[in-house]
Amino acid sequence: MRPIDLRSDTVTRPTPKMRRAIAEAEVGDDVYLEDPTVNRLQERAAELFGKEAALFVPTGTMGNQICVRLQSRPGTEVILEERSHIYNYEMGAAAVLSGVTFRPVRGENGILAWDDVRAAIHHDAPYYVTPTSLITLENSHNMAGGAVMPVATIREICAGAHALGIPVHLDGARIFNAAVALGCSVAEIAAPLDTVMFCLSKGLGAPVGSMIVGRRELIREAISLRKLLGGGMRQVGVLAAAGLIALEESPAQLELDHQKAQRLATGLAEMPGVMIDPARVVTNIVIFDISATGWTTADFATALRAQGVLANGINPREMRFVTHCDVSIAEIERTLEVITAILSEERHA
Ligand code: TLP
Repeated sequence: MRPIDLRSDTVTRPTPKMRRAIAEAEVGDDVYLEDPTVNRLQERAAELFGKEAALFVPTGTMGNQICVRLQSRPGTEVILEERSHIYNYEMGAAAVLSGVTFRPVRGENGILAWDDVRAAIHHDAPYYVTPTSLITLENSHNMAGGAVMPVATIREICAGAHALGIPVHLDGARIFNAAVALGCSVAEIAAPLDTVMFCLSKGLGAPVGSMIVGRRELIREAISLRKLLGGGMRQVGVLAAAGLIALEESPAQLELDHQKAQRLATGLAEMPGVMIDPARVVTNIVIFDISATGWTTADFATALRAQGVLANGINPREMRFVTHCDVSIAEIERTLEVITAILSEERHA
């Protein structure tokens, strides 16, 4: 039997329609900017996000790193949230590739407010503090349990930063999930931001690919940076074809993924020793603390795996479940049954 895979929304398989589109994709050499399917995807992404231009990149990490490098200088600081992906899960790439240091700031429930950011900006004394060159936000916020940043907050941070001449990048790996939870369009979220990276390969279900959007001159420079990083691909329309389907069709399905996450959260909240506030689960990520059950997350993940459920701990106390289009409501119910059974076992830490 196929396991119930809640490790991430990156694990989805291409749909039959995506596979057909991959097989039939019209292609050209994208390093010459001649792949018609890639060009179509880029035009469509720019249009949906209300930005001048877009660029297809192999991964979210590369997209973020291109945007950091485009808008920072070596020897400066990037302000970001303490649990953010760029800070914790990109191998320190911004230090290596852009020569920047990080200024992590803790946001309430992962969500930075302008006051937090303002207090961390080094602006007016570059002769003795490391100056701030860039602010990056994350929406939805992965390691804050998929929390969403309201559009008003993004606007306030961007207005304050721009007044000081500091650009703002959004890691919007799951921006479509955020838009569904906020009841707005991705263009509304993107409007005040200088650059946005979003992933086709997460909740949207494409097998590979992410995109960056922004002003035309920035995206033109981004093409060279993508090549520098080894991300200039050739007949990559085969991937863009699946990406186009993901972009057009998947956002409408995300509400269902959020309902699955909500069901997991309410079920988990009833279990003895499990700590989670279901009101905080607003997208497709469920992070819960099992330390009071006597289990470590490593052992708990092993016990789940033995019952056909795949999930990871994010530290010794907290597990993460991510819902997506390849997990059904019935599988969510089955997962809750499995956990109930595991937690009812006699356990010694
Ligand atoms: N996130 C992965 C892991 O790396 C943690 C996951 O399973 O959630 N930004 C955010 C907010 C992300 O969550 C991720 C991937 C990325 C960027 C990077 O995307 P890829 O994996 O395409 O480089």
